[in-house]
Amino acid sequence: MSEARPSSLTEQLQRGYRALRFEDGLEAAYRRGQFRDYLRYIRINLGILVVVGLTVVQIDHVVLPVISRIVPDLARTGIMIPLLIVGLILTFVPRADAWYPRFMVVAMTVALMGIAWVGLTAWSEGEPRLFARLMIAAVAVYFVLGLPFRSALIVNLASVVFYAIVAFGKAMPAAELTHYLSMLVIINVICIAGAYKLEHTRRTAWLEGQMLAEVAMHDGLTGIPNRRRFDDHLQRVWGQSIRERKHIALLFADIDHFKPFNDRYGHQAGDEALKAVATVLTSFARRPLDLAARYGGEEFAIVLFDTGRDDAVRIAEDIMAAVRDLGVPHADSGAGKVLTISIGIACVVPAARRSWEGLVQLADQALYAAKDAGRNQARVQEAEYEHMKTGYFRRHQTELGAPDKT
Ligand code: GH3
Ligand code: MG
Ligand code: MG
Repeated sequence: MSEARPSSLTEQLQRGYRALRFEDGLEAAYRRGQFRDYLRYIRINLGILVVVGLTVVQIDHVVLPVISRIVPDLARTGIMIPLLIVGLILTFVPRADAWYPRFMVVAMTVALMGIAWVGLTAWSEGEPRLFARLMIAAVAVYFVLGLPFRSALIVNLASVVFYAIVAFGKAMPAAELTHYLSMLVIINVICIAGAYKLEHTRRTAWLEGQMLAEVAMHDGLTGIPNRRRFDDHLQRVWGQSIRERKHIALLFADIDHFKPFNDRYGHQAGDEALKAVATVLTSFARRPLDLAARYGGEEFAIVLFDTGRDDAVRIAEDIMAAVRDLGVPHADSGAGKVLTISIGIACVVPAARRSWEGLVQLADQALYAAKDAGRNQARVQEAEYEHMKTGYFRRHQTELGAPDKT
């Protein structure tokens, strides 16, 4: 499954992330998600920076003749601006979420060093005003390029060290060097405070969003996937079965005589029984594309990808035996002395003209047949009916007229 486990999300929230790093699996998911979310913003910003960069070069030609010469011009229009353009192009390649930040760390380190170098060259020729550009670039690296905080920090620290070394090399007087370096340090401290808080807040929002999505997809009582998640999953697996021409088996399981069970043993015992049955069913959905879900009240559904009729029947028999083996006493069951389930099985190789809802109807019909035949058994439906009547689940749900509790 692609989504994060709720337990790892909770653990991460409790453990905290002061170093702005989640545990490995979450970190990768977070970065991918953030990159996707901020992609438009990043592209627009890069576009703006390219235009601003070109404009500044033109303005410099008028107001700053000292750097309107071949080498600084080449450094800017030939290296720094192209780096931004390559960054922009990289946002369009496959796996951009991995390539873009890596490239930009290197590119921005080069760019900031270039800006520092151009500024110091101008300074040595009596033009100190360019220093401000390094401060502006620092802010851009922290806030507008979509770089993780840690990467932005590394880029800026490297540029500060580079500035100090080059300034020292150009024999900048100690008082002036102290002044410029302190400005750089101050702007970095301010940006670090802001960017750190921003990323920490984003991480919190992301974790909470993931948890909310998890809660929305799981059943509160049993903790297994709910009807919404089941529908999503079946749709996805249906598409995959069509592409790969694989069988897909759908099992609908319904507890037999559960109403009398509740009446005799109480609702809490009923809840416990539901949890136990959910655990059994989940243990039969072992492969990545299999899924066991609570479909409604005491009804469960299991999708088995790439499973033919015979295997589906065998698995259904095993599931029914496993539920009986729970040994939950049920004195008022007409189907045995312990809690039992009936299973409707539908098994098809999906075709584009068929719908996954049709498969659900088939399983529903099969369950109806299993109930009709006396319960505590499984029935299979293989052919799709032209005009299928609603089956067991549907009849009950429309009769009850209420949405599922899950
Ligand atoms: P059948 O063999 O035909 O399926 O009979 P049944 O009694 O199981 O079917 P019916 O649909 O009449 O009853 C379903 C019962 O499931 C009624 C309802 O109280 C119970 N139920 C549904 N959801 C829950 C739940 O979350 N907890 C408990 N304890 N009971 C539930
Ligand atoms: Mg029932
Ligand atoms: Mg039912």
